[in-house]
Formats: sequence, C-alpha cells, structure tokens
Amino acid sequence: MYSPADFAQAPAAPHPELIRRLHAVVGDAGLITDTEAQAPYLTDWLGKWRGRTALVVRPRDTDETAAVIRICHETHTPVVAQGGNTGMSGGATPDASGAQVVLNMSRMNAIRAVDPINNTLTAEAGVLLAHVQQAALEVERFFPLSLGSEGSCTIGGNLATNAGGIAVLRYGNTRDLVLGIEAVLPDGRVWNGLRALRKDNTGYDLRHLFIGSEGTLGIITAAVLKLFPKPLGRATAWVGASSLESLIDLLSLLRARGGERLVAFEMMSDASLSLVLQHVVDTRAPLAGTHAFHALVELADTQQEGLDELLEQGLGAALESGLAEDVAVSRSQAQTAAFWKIREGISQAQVRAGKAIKHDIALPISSLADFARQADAALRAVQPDVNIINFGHLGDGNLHYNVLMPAGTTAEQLAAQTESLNRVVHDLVTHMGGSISAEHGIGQLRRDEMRHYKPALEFELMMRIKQALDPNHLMNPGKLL
Ligand code: FAD
Ligand code: 2HG
Ligand code: ZN
Repeated sequence: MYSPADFAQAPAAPHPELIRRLHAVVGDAGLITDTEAQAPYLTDWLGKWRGRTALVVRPRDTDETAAVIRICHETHTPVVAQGGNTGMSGGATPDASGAQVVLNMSRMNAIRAVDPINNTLTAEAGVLLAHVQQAALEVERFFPLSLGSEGSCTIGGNLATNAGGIAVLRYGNTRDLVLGIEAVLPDGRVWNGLRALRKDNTGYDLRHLFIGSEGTLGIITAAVLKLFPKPLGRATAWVGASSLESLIDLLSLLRARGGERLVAFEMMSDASLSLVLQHVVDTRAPLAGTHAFHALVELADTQQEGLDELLEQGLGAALESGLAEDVAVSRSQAQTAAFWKIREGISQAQVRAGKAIKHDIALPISSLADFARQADAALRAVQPDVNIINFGHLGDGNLHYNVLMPAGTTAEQLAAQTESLNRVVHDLVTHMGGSISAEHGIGQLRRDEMRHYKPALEFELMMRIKQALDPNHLMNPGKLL
C-alpha cells in the first residue's frame, strides 16, 4: 500500500524544455518566470507559508489548462492549483523545492451562461466569488455563498475547499450549491460534468469527489451553480449575551420563530470584538456595555414586510427571558455594514495582533458551550497567557477557536507550542464527536492532524481514490494527504 510520503516526493527543478512547451501553450501572457513578479503567488494571505517555483502558469481556458496538465503529466511535473490565494490552510502555496508548477486560474474568469428559468449560472473556475454574486443579481437572482474574502477568492477555490461562510445556516456549504462540474484530470483529459440538473442518479456522483479535494485530484475549470430568489428584505441586529449557552438558546428561539428566514447567526467572544476595535479602523462597539459574547443575526426574505417585527419580537422575548443582555437592531444600511465590518474584520485583526494558532472546528451545536468551557480551562492550564479568540458560525456549529500567543512570541516558540495546544483542542473536539476541519480545508496546515485523527479505514479509502485518479501523485503533492 502506498504511504502519504509518496505524495510528497519532489522531483528535480523544471527543465528548460518544459518551460518552452508550456510557453507554446499559454504564451507570454500566461507564464510568469520573473522572480519578483512571482512573489505574490508564492505566499498565502496569512503570510504563513512561503514556497518556490520556476513557473507560474495562467491558462486562459479549459483547452489551455488541459494542454498544460498533459505536459505536466508527460514530464512528471507536480502542479499546485491556485485560485485567489485566500485559503487559510496553505493549500495553494508550492513547496520549497522549486519543482512544483503553480497553476493560477485567475485568467479563466468568464461567466459562460446564466439561466434564470433553470436558476443556474455556469462560471469558470477563476471567476471571483463577488462577480458570481453580482452576475446573479443582474438577472434578479441570488447566489448565497458569502465569505469575508469574497472580493478576492475564486469559485474554483471555493469548490476545491468546499467553503462555508456566513450563509451556510440557510443555504448550505459550497457543495450544496453546485449542480455540475468540469475538471481536467491529472492526465490532461477533460471531464465535462457540466450538467444543470437537480436530479441525476446515473451512478456515483463524481462532482462530489472534486468538491473539497483541494487540488489533489484534478483541476476544476468550471461549474454550474444554483441560484435562488433574490432576498429583497433584510433585518439585522447585534446582540450582547452573558454566555454561549444563552446565544445557543437564542439561536433556537430565532429559528423557531423565523424558520428559513434566519440566514446568519455569527458569534464572537468579547476578546474577539476587542481585537477588532483595537486593530481595524472605523469600527466601534455596537452596544454600550460589556458582554461576554456577541452575536450578529440576520433575517432575510423575498419581501421586507413583517421581517423587522419578527426580529424585534424575537429579540424582545430574548431580552425578557434574559437570553440577551442588550440588543441593537440596525436602522440603516450603513449600520448593517458597520456590524458586518466588525465580524469580517476579525481575521485581519488577528494578523495585526500577532501570532496565532488557528482552529476551525465543528461540533453539534448542543455541545459548543461545553466544548468552549472545557477547552478554555485545558488551554489555560497549559499556557496561562493565551488570548482565546473564539468566534465563528454558531448557527453551523463551526467555531474558529483561535489561540493568540502572547506578544513577543517568536516563530520558534510558536512552533514548539503548536503541537501541544493543537492536541488539547483537537483531542477534545474528537472526543466530543466533532471535526478538526470545518470549512478551511486541510492543505498543509492540518495534514498531520488529519492523519492523526482520521479513522484508518477512511484514510485508506481516501488514498485509494487518490491513487485511482492521480497515480503519479502530481496534483498538489504534500497537501491534504
Ligand atoms: P486558493 O486559496 O487559491 O486555494 C485553496 C485550495 O483550493 C488550494 O488547495 C488550491 O490548490 C485549491 N484550488 C484552487 N483553485 C482550484 C481549482 N480551480 N481546481 C482545483 N483546486 C483548486 N473560508 C470559509 O470557508 N469560510 C469563511 O467564512 C472564510 N472567510 C475568510 C475570510 C478571509 C478574510 C480570508 C482571507 C479567507 C476566508 N476563508 C473562508 C478562506 C478562503 O477564502 C476560502 O477557503 C476560499 O474558498 C479559497 O478560495 P481561493 O480562490 O482563494 O482558493
Ligand atoms: C471567518 O469566518 C473565516 O471569518 C476566517 O473563516 C477565520 O481567521 C479565521 O480563523
Ligand atoms: Zn469562517
């Protein structure tokens, strides 16, 4: 049986003949060989990983992508797919060998078709998520995937990581928003699975293999996405609460009253809010007092009528029963934007505040408060000075339970502590039946962690799938597996 080490082999640096052949396919506009121009493609948004490459290749369409992959297949050249390079797990950064080609998909940015009657949109992999959202609005439809990085991440990257975001509660993960996929296989053949069907039971559903595969099974070149009715009504509020339990009860209350109209329920601890107020300009606390936990809640519907009343009555009941300590219902678009700016500023604030160990965990919602209590205590027993930045998509049971290290922590100190702090958090998550990777993927950040926790049979099945599709281990080696 092949082992994970097989997937991390680094062949020698690309031969000039390879460069010549790839240049013949993509031309000057599609090849970056200059070291300075390559720099942004060789590190990630967090600045945590750094790699080398001889070539950044930027194909313009599926045919070019297929020709590039065929050449890489023939020459045994490893390929790192890259979209907007906003991933949080180091999946799109090449290794240090210089032998891996970076295949950046940003020039494949056409919206191929929009069908408002079928409620579908076909986009190439390099289309920015924000552009997909915009194209849907132009035909009075809605594409619900929404992330803080939507202005720079691509639909291909969203598919490859099965991204989550702030609307999963109502619309599901990226996986739930895709009807069909086109992909270039590791040998350069094109699989056209661009079916715009809501029902298709003709055997194994291959699209789901590629969704969440993080560039390790092939290159996603296009997808048929589901569109939804455009929400014309929206009601948003900021809630302060004394405990995570209260927010979880508030979530149940608002779901019971609002049903599908509850589209977002985002949580942040007071430490997370303080970090944003300290590090992100033009932000201010939405409520006057201090609260241990905060939630940003949003209702949406195809009409405004009744929505404000629904939210106000729900929050009124929460105030009366003590689930909420204070609330601020947004009275304007500007106020709504200010609330969201705080929520979406947490990642940036963390980068500015110092070194952090990220956790992206999922648990049944009913276990979240117990988890946080136990994890807080266990972490502080190991490292009393940590600042726990606990926030996330409470409505999905997904916490970004990040650990901000004390100021002045060196890279060496961080590295020395990472394993033991990960063990505290991930052992507890696993013990409670949760996942150590909810929405950011495995990449290189959690590869060893996944290996540590994944049941042997599941891991073996994954390796068999990898072997079947990519027997030469050329697709994003060193990531995920
Ligand atoms: P990249 O970072 O370029 O690549 C990610 C992975 O996908 C890599 O393994 C890469 O090899 C692979 N890949 C990329 N394109 C292709 C392709 N066409 N074919 C095959 N493989 C490919 N994520 C969430 O899930 N929820 C959030 O709420 C969220 N918020 C974020 C907020 C901020 C401020 C930032 C910076 C990131 C956030 N992310 C979030 C993480 C990130 O934006 C998502 O993972 C996103 O889906 C990555 O898209 P990308 O185009 O940037 O992919
Ligand atoms: C979010 O929900 C993102 O804001 C980023 O998934 C989380 O910075 C993080 O850890
Ligand atoms: Zn998130």
